[in-house]
Formats: sequence, C-alpha cells, structure tokens
Amino acid sequence: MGLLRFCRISVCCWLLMMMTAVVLAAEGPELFVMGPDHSLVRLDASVLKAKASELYSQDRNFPSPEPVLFEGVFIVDLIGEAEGSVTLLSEDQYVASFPMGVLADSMAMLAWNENGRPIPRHRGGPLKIVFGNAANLHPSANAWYVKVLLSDRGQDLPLRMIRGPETHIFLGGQMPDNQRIAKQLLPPVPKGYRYDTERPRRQFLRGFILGDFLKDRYGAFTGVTLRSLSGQELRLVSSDIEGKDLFFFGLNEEGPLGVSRGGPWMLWVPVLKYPQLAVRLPNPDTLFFIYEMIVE
Ligand SMILES: Nc1nc2c(c(=O)[nH]1)N[C@H]1C(S)=C(S)[C@@H](COP(=O)(O)O)O[C@H]1N2
Ligand SMILES: [Mo]
Repeated sequence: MGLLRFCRISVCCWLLMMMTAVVLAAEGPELFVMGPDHSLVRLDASVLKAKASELYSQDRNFPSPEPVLFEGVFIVDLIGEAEGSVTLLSEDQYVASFPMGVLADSMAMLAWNENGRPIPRHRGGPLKIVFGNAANLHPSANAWYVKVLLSDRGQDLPLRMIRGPETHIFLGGQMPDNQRIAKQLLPPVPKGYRYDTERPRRQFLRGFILGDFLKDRYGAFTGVTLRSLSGQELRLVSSDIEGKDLFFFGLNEEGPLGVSRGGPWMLWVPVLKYPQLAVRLPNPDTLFFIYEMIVE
C-alpha cells in the first residue's frame, strides 16, 4: 500500500517536472526595452531569435578548456552602433552600463544558449552577457539574469503616473520649485558595473516627500504601487505614507538620475525611523529604478 502510494506520488512529481520543463523551454529568452511611449516593451523569443548570432568564446564565470558555442543576440544588432551608452538591468536589481563603442569592440552578446542548451540559472541564465573579446573588462561586467536593456534615450526617463484610465507622464525637470525638497546625503547606488566609475560623493538629491507629491496631484489616495524597471513592486497604503518622511528622489546635482545610478526615481526610506517599512524594500533602504506608479 505504502509502496503504491509512493510510486503514484513519484509519477505525479515526475509528470509535473516534465510539464514545467516544457513550459519553461517554450517560453525561451525574453528582454524588455523602452517603447516610444516610455512603457516597457517585451521582445519575446521569436523577436530575439530573428536577430540571433553564434559566438565561440568563453564564459568568464566558468572557464573551460574548450571554447563554448553561444547563441544569442549581439547588443549592436539590437540597437545599432550610433547610440551613446547602454544600461542592462537584471532581475536582482544589478545594473551594468557601458559606452556603445565598448560593447561593439568587445563583441558583447546577450546569450540564451550554450552548446545548444539553455543557460541554467546557476550559470547566469536565462539571459546573460558574454563577450567575444573582454580582455579589458572587469569580471563584474558579466551581468547575469539580464531583463531590461536601455539605451541613452532610455536614461532620462519620465515617471508614468497611472490612476484608473488616465496616465500622466511626469518629467522630473518640470517639478515646481516650491514642491521640491533637497537632501544632502551619500546617494544610495545600486550594485553593479559602471564603465565610467565615478566615486560616489556626498551631494544633494532632489525630489519630493512621497505623501506631498501624491496629495498635490491626486488629493485623497488610498494607496500606491511603485514599479521598478527590474520587475520589483512595492505597494504602500496611505497610512504607510502620510505624515512620513519617505523620500522620492529623481535628480542629483548633475540632473535627472540615470538608470545606471538607480533612477529614474528612487524611494529612500530613513531606516532608523521606519524599520518596519525598510525591511519591505529589496535593498536595505532604497527601491531603485522606479518608472511607474499606480495610484488608488
Ligand atoms: N545579475 C547579477 N550579475 C552579476 C552579479 C550580481 O550580483 N548580479 N555580480 C557580478 C560580479 S561583482 C562578478 S565578479 C561576477 C561574479 O561572477 P562569479 O560568481 O563567477 O564570481 O558576476 C557579476 N554579475
Ligand atoms: Mo565581483
């Protein structure tokens, strides 16, 4: 009796695993890019495969005696060489940014297959960056789990504010001065690789107190969902927000926060003041890459 039951369970588990594998394989690689209306557009496997190339190289994270055959898309083939710089965002909020010329010279590819098989998650898949020639790049340039690709044009992103059927496109530069706040701090920076490494320094970040920002535009609100380009979401209800110093930053001293610096908007929570809220953030005190808010 016991053995029969065990067998039945194993068969069920096995079937379930096979079905999951089929579904996952059918999905294939996907990548998000910025569309003309500043919403994220999904490039599915068929779009990516139409531009696919092969590359014999090494996975620098897992060196092997023989070269590996990668299948993927050269970043140059996705966006063309004319663009100034490119930022890649990964599911774990890791960011990697490069001048376009560096990506072209190093033959940077977003790869989904190695030796004919999908790249497993423990090796950086389903989509990871590999290079034909990466002699001069630090290993931290090998971005794993890549999800979003943004060119220069995508760096200075507006905020999409959505309530019901209406979408308002908010440009940081349009902020009325009387509503702005500025706070001097060592800016939080997402973990990642930046080709132009600039030492972080104490400076003024500009933006709003989140509650004031929402009240000013919408009057009463019951809650808000903040959406990050890398896929994380944070839902706050009005009692999380009202009367609290939750900082919503969109500019530094040079101008709008680029995505490689955690922009276009970031929510910064003073951890000591609001520890219960801070633990809900993917990074210790900050939700980076906020590009959309849904207001209720
Ligand atoms: N998505 C993602 N990619 C990433 C990282 C990360 O944390 N997340 N770490 C980077 C760093 S700092 C290095 S050194 C290499 C790590 O490779 P290793 O695990 O083979 O040492 O991957 C890079 N790619
Ligand atoms: Mo690293």
